[in-house]
Amino acid sequence: MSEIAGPAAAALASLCPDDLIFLQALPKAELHAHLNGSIPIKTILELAQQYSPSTAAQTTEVADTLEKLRSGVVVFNEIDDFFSLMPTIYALTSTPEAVTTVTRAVLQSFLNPTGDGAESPQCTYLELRTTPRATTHMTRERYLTVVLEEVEMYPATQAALIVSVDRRMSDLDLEECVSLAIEMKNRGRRVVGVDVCGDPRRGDMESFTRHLSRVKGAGLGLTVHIAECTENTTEDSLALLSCRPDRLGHATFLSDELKAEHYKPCIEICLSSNLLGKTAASLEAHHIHYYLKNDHPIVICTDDALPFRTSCLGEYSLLLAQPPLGLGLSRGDVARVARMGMDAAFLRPCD
Ligand code: 6MZ
Repeated sequence: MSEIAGPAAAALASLCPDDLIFLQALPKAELHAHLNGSIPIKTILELAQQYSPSTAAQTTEVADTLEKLRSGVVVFNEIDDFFSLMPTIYALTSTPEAVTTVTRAVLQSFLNPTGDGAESPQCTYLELRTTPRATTHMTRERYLTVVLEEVEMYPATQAALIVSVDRRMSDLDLEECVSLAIEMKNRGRRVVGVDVCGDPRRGDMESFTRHLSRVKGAGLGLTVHIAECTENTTEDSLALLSCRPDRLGHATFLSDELKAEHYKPCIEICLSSNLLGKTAASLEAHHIHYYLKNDHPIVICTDDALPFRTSCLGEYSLLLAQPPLGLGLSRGDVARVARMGMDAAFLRPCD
C-alpha cells in the first residue's frame, strides 16, 4: 500500500535519481498541513480496529470512508467529497489518547527520516495546524494541550502549531478558540499563529474580523483560507484581507485586483489538493503561474496528505518534473521557491 498516489506520485516517478537527491536535500518548510487531514493511513486503520460504532449507520459510514482512504480512490467531484470524509476521521480521534496517537504519527511522518533510503525527513520545519475540538471526552483546551505536548517534543527549529478556527464556528466558539491560542502563546506554549479554515461556502467572514483582529496584536501570525472556490465572493475576501493576514491559503479565485495589491502576503500553494479537489483544472491552468511570474512569495504545501495521497517530496516533484507531469521549473527556481517557504514561517527556524 503506497502512501503516495495521483499527480504527485506520477511526477515523483518521472524524476531521475539526481533530481530526487536534490529535492530530498533541499530545506523545505511545510506551512499548510491540517492535522486530521494528514494522518498516515496505517494509523487511521489501526485506530479503526479499536473503534466500536454505536449505530448501524455509523458502522457503514466508517467502513465506506476507510475503504475509500485505504484503496486511495476517493473520488473528488466537488469540495463536499473532501469534507464528507471528516466525520469518520473525527469519530476515530475523539479521545485525548487518540489525539496523542495521531499527532505523534503526523509529526513523525513529516519530521523523522522517511525510511525509503533517504536520511532526510519530508520537511525541515513544520507548522502543523488544527482546530481545537471539544468532544464528550475532552475540552478544547485539553485537545490543544495534548497536541502541543507532542509538538513540543521536537525542537522549536522543527515544529510549531497554528490554531485553526472553522468558518462554521459560532461567535462564542470563535472567541474561545482565539482566546485559547493567545493564552497558550502567553504561557510560553508553542502556538505561533491562527488560521481560518473549513468549508469555504459557509460562514460570514465579516463577523469574524472582530476576533481575527486580536490575533496579530497578540504577536501571533495570521493565515486564512481565502477564495478557495468559485462561490467565494469579493466581499468574503475583502473581509478576510481587512485583518492583513501574513499568509493566504489557496487564494485560487482571488480577483486580479486583489492579487495585484502592493501588500504581498505569502500564498500557501497546495497543488495536489487543488488538482484532485478540482478547484484547478490542470497544472497548466493553476494560479501558481501568476505568483511565479509576478515574483510573489509562495510556499509549497501538502494540505491533507491522507485523502490527497501526497507528501512534501511529491509536491516539490510537481515543480521539477517536466510537463505535462510537472511545471518543469529549473533546480535554481525550485530552490528559490523552497527558500521563500522557509522565509514565510511564523516562527523562523533560526529564531
Ligand atoms: C478548507 C480545510 C481543507 O483542523 O481537524 N480543512 N478547510 N479547505 C481545505 N482544503 C481541502 N482541508 C482541511 O483538520 C481537518 C480540518 O481542516 C480543515 C477542515 O475544517 C477539516 O475539518 P483539523 O486538524
